[in-house]
Amino acid sequence: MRQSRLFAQTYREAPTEADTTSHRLLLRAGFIRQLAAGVYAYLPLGRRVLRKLESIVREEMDRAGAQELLMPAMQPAKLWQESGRYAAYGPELMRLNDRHDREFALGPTHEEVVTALAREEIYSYRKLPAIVYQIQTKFRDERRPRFGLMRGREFLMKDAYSFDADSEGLEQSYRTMYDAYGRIFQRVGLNVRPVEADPGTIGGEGGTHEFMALADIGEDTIVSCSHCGYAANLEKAEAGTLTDVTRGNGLAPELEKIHTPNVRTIDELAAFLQVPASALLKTMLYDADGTIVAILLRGDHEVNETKLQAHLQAAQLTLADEAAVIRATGAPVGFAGPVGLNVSLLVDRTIAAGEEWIAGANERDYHVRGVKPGRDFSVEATGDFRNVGEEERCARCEEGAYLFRKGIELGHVFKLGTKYSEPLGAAYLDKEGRKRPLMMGCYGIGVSRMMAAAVEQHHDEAGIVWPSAIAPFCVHIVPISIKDEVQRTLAENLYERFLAAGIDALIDDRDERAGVKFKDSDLIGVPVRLVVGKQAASGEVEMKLRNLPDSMTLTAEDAFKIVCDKMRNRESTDEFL
Ligand code: 9G3
Repeated sequence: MRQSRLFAQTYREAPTEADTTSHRLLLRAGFIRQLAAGVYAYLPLGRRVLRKLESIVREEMDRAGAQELLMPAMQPAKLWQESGRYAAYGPELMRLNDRHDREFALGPTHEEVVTALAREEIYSYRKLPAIVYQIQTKFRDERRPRFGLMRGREFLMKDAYSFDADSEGLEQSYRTMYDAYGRIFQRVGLNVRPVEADPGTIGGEGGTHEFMALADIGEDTIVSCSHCGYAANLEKAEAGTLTDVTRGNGLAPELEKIHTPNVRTIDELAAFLQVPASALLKTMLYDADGTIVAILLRGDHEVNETKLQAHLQAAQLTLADEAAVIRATGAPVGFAGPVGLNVSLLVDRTIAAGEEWIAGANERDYHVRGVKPGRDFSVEATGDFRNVGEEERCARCEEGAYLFRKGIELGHVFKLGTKYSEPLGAAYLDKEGRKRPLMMGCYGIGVSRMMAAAVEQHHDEAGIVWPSAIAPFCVHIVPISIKDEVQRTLAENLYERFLAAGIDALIDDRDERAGVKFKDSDLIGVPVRLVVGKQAASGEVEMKLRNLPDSMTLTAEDAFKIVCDKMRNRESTDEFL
């Protein structure tokens, strides 16, 4: 491609709305342009990266035996009514009516559509297992789109769906997809960790993993053990039973009411009683689908609402409002406690393991000390309801310590079971001729999000440093002076030969100063730059690798050979030297 004709401008500064490195660089370098909040156009440079990402995903899906199809973005609302999800999703689901006033949704995902297709196409166990996938535009009307392609309202996703006869088959399909994901991220050149995750409302037979690109800007927190390799999204990371803090001092064997006038928060109570927050029992009231429940946590712990919602299988979970707290406890917010509280109690395992606690007395301006789990309140529903803390001991191996890192969710794989095949009637006849619901899995990768993650993981102060496998071009030919006949001829000759050899080449044939050309070249981030300057007279060029500081002079012939040889094998430029 000729830079003099490139359908893009580069900018020295990013617009103010750019809120992260990848967003700023992709805008400045002319890869994407925003049309509306969370809605982007891919200019030629961006489209070339997207196409390379797609082809790596496609190759690995095909290698895994998945069959590519393409489903519509316009989905009949009827299917979402059959699955019961039409009402479950609110403004995030983009809806529209056609000219006959029939209702449609713009697809945020395709479980309903693909299950309706399977209902028609799969009828015998002989057709199983089947995995189908598409690379297609999704629509989700995010309340706060941000970070450029990271959280858009229209984005490119690869979504795959597996169909099996039974759970064993599903396990196998899941493993096949899981392994294919590892190959995809490795080939793209992304540092990605699989972590155990929470299935959320998509539901399914338990067991789901997220593939997280490590990056400070990541919206997810990954918890990993320094010793046993356990890794999970913080939403799900297992919290151990902590008995590290001695429980009280045994001086209050019996329940003892204490007057705590207007002392409501944990910090106020800890200060008032001169005890650490870890000696306090925090009682939080939640409204789970209309039922009030109380969650009991140690004062210095944080509730994990994802764990709570998963345990309760609640569709809606919100903190109870002041009126509900007064109705349930007989006291205003800040004095709730488990003793004599007649709502179901969810007891965090660290509380159940404690001997005596200080808690609210369910009476304005009073708390109680000497509260004993099991004696003063039921510990029936004891579980893991809190966020783990950094440096905490791993709950799995009890040896290592938890390490927290930020991650960008690039992939998410789920075991769905019969959650969609049952309500939509997608079944098959087994060997004995019995009708059985298809066992499903679903597997997503954010293809456009991968582009942003690649920039977050691969950039420096001068611009983007594309991994070779997804760079918009393999080589950037930069003649210093396009007016100099010798330089121009040698540069054009190299350009033509690369094109003829099937190597993506970008040539900066603009009549610009060298400084501008080098700044733009560093910004766009093509892995190999061949500078055609004064040494052109002796048939030599300067090779500069984008990810290394120094450059070397060699004959145009050698440069041509090296680039063709390395780039054809898609080797990263690290092996160049
Ligand atoms: C909706 C809306 C947003 C959504 C969903 C449905 C996320 C929804 C979860 C999934 C699960 C998997 C197949 C590919 C991998 C992910 N956001 N999810 O179901 F109506 Cl508005 O999409 N689907």
